[in-house]
Amino acid sequence: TILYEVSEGVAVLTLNRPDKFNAFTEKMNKEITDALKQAQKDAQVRCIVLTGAGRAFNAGQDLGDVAGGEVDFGGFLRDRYNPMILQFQKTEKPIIAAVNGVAAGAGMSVALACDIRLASDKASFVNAFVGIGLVPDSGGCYFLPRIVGMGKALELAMTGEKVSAAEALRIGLVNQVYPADSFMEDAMAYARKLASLPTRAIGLIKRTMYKGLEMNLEETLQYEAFAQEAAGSTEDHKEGVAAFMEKRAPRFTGR
Ligand code: LHQ
Repeated sequence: TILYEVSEGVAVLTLNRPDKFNAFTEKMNKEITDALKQAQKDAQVRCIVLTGAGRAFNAGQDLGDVAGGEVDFGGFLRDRYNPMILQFQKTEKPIIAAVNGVAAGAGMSVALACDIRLASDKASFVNAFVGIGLVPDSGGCYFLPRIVGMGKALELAMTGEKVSAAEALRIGLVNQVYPADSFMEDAMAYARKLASLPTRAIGLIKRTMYKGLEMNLEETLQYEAFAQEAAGSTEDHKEGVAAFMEKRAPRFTGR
């Protein structure tokens, strides 16, 4: 239910159930978690791109699996979605959501769990949970207020209103918007640029910034010192300083 391909330092993970708007199934949740683990282990991978096949990015849980019967919602989340979302954080490489079309429900939450969001001008975001009488899950209640602020987060979650790409850019929900015609080329150029930067420092930036959300200033300063010791011992740090002194462009290798 997903495609996984690595080239030029970038792993592209494509959600691949286009006729169902790439809605999540148990199999897909598991495959995404496993693909992220694989990308983390693979030294060739220095940036990860998550995108959707066809017209949509992802429409959230496949409602065909929950319609009718009694659903164990807690179990659903604990067994399937929560480990997947945690894997986005555990992956110490930049993860880009290349939002090619609509991102709804847990599909929107997954885009929020990525580090950078690039949107096609045909993309949109729907916090669809309230529309079926549910609460944002898969980290939606954590990431949304942190990305757009509490006021907008509550509005989007309580109304479930559709947010266009232009509005998403205006409120800081996405980092860039590109024309649909060239979207994947533009997103891949962005990803290749990130993949050419000091990957270990970027992984440490990711870990330290997310940790900083949970800590006070003193703890964060301590964590920065710890992270800096790790970053300062990388080859890329030495290369960056050497290139600066020699007035040339740096060649980072991710080590
Ligand atoms: C779908 C879906 C879908 C199946 C579109 N499933 N087929 C966690 C724990 C436990 C339980 C529940 O959930 C969760 C987490 C969640 O994610 S809850 C939220 C679940 N998602 C939604 O409620 C969104 C439902 N979908 C929509 O609101 C719309 O389809 C969106 C806004 C995504 C797109 O609207 P349109 O562009 O108008 O497209 P469409 O509605 O015509 O959908 C296109 C096709 O995709 C259609 O199939 P068809 O065979 O008729 O062409 C839809 O049935 C199918 N599809 N979402 N979640």
